[in-house]
Amino acid sequence: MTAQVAYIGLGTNMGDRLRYLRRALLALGSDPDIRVQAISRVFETEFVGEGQQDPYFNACVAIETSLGPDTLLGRLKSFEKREGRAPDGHMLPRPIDLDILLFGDKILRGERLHIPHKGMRDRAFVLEPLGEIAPALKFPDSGETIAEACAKIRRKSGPWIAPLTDEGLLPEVAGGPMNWDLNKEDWRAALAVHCR
Ligand code: PH2
Ligand code: MG
Ligand code: MG
Repeated sequence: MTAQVAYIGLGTNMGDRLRYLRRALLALGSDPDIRVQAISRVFETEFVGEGQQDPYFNACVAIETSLGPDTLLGRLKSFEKREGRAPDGHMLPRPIDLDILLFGDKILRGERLHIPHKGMRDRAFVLEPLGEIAPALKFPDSGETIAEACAKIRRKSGPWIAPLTDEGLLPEVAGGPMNWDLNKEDWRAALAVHCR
C-alpha cells in the first residue's frame, strides 16, 4: 500500500498530562512505519460528555504511514494499554486516548473504526488543534474544510478551550512546535529527556 497521511487526535485528563502527550508523540515518532509530519500546539479543554471530569489536554499530529487503518489502530490501542489505560475505559478519565481522525480520503463506518472520527465535527477540542496543522484539509464525505468547520464551531458558545502559552508538545523550542523543522532536527532525542 502506498503511504497515506493520517491525522491523530491525542487526549489525556489524568496525572501529568503533558508528559503523557509527549510519550505518545515519542511512541508515534519511534515507530518505523510512521513518520510524524506536523504537530499542533497543546490545548487545555473543558471535558465534554456526561457528568463531570477534569479538563483535558488535547493536541493533534499529522503522520505519514504505510500501515492500513486497522493495523494503525492496533498500534495506537496497544500503546494506550501500555500507558495503563483500561481497555473498556471509554468515557472514563484516561492517561491517553489516541484517535484516528482522518486517514487519507478513506470513509469507514465500522464498529471498531469509524472515519472521519465520530463527533469530530462538533468538537472544538479536535477541530482547533487539527485546524492549526491542516486548515485546508477537506472532509472526504462533505468536502467541508477543517477551517470552515472551525469557523462554524466558533460561532456557537461551546465548552472552553485554551492553548498552552508557555509549553508545547516539543520542549525547549522557541515559538512552539509549529516552527520546529521535524525533518532537520532530532526532535525525538530532545523529547525523550522529558518522557522518562
Ligand atoms: N474525549 C472524550 C470525551 N470527552 N473531552 C475533552 N475535552 N477532550 C477529549 O479528548 C475528550 C473529551 C472521549 O474520547
Ligand atoms: Mg479513543
Ligand atoms: Mg476520544
